[in-house]
Amino acid sequence: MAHWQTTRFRIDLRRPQVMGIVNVTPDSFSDGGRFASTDAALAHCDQLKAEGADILDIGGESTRPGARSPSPEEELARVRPVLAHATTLGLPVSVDTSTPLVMEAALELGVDIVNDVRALMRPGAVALVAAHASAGVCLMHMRGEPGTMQGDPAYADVVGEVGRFLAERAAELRRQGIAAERITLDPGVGFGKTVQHNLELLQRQHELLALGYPLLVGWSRKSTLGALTGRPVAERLAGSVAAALAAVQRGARIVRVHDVAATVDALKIWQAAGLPSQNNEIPTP
Ligand code: HH2
Repeated sequence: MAHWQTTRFRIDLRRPQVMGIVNVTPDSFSDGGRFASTDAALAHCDQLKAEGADILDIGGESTRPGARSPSPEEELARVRPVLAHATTLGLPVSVDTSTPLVMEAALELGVDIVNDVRALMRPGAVALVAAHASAGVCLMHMRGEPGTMQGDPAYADVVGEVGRFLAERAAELRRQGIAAERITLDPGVGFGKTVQHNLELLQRQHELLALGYPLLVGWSRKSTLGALTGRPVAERLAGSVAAALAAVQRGARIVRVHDVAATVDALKIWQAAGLPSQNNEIPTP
């Protein structure tokens, strides 16, 4: 499957796609508060488009470890004006939410993709997306909830367990009538995982590709990069770009990043060098 079907766009995945992050939150782990005002968030959408983002991902809930969830109404008030603006920019727009109220409003605004770190597990979420003719969806794996997920995550086989979870969620969506070409999967770097777990998910990423869906991954500025480099969150640009390239080299089709310009440049060089990604052909599930 070399494309991702979304509301308005059939996204060509033969070239790796850069998803730029717009956090309309006071408390995100790396940029909390910077784009919390509507004006700052609108300007950030324009900026990321100018930097070459292929997709904009807009969220109103921080899912950093220990974060407090806003009410559905509060979350919607944060993202609604930003989504409305982003959908005028001529590129696919994704809403980063687990909240059915927010999903519904976003789809009514014409948003293209629902990106859910809780894999559409909340009551009514699958039905909402299934009722839409073509919205795309990203299903992410998370162990536990943001408040507690980094307690002491343990897996017998992290890649096997993440893969089984994602396969089951994708199968459930398909049973509810959502076409395979609308679905991407994400191992959820840093969501209830240790440094070793995250690295194993990258090293054995081909096992997740074998599920037959395109992979989206988000390494940007995450604490595993800090653990490997000794750098605080503001100094993880090089680590983030390297991780994005490694993920693409191992077959990921979409990278979710804060630093769009640097990632776009790095991917241009990677492509010019003719480095084929592993598993160029994604099998049809
Ligand atoms: N990571 C974050 C949020 N949403 N969605 C997907 N599909 N994959 C991810 O890895 C992912 C995600 C966390 O990063 P960020 O948005 O920068 O932080 P916060 O949750 O604190 O707003």
